[in-house]
Amino acid sequence: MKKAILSCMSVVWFLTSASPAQAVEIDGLTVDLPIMTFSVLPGETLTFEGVPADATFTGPVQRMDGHWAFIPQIESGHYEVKLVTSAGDALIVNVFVLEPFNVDTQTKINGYKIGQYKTGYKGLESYAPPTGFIRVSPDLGNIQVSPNFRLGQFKCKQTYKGNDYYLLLEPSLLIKLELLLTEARKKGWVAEDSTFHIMSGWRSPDYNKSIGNKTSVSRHLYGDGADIFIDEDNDGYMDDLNGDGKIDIGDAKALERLAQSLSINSEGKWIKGGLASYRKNEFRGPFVHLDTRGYPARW
Ligand SMILES: [Ca+2]
Ligand SMILES: [Ca+2]
Repeated sequence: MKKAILSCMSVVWFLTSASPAQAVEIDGLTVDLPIMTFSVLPGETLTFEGVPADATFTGPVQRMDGHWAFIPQIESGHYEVKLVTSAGDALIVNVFVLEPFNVDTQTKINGYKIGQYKTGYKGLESYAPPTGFIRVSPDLGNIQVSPNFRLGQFKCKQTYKGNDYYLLLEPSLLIKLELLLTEARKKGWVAEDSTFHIMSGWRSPDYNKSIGNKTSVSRHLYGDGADIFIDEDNDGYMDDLNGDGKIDIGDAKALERLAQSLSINSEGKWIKGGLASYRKNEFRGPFVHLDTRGYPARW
């Protein structure tokens, strides 16, 4: 989905550590990861720029207006596009063709509850209501959307009938989470695949309201917000990151401080957005919220 906040960014990817970084921009976004995920509406294209001349694509990608473009051939669903260079570097791009959604006439999509989106919030494009959703079958929930995250981790916690569910997931969020995870590991915090726990990813407005949230413009509603904690020991709570023998706000603050340092020291890779730590309560442990709303916000 195109958003103003993404238009100023571009993607760098490098897959084998020995190979030089190769800049590729996808939909105007810069990433340095071998797996990334994008969404388009039916009929929309996704542009690839800065593609090496020796690269080959698999998937519905064609030359168009001087660059490569992904052109969907189905009404909605999942594609895998693979770009391989002669040096053997590969970039996998999942592309979801969204199931269209009309905020003026729909509060459900195929029976799955969505609720009401606020329209025209502060005139900001990043708060424009969604025009489509990713449809997720149980199998699709397991696909890697970036090196360390699976699609199903971003699922809304609401109940629903049937097998398939819906969500939004912005590539900007995945880039931010991967960058934080990389830095957390450099710091010595152990967080293997999926143990960088997404406590809450996308939320429908309906579900967000049901859990008592007063704001109707949470970034969770737009697919670029996540509540996270590191849980390598898999007990359902944040680990003792600061090593003081307690699990409390101090551990969330330690993770928040790392994120804050990246907002200053990541050579422009840290995508601007919200950042906050939360204390534990009777239902859950401490956690950190982050998002990519396009401007810094702290609370
Ligand atoms: Ca834990
Ligand atoms: Ca601690």
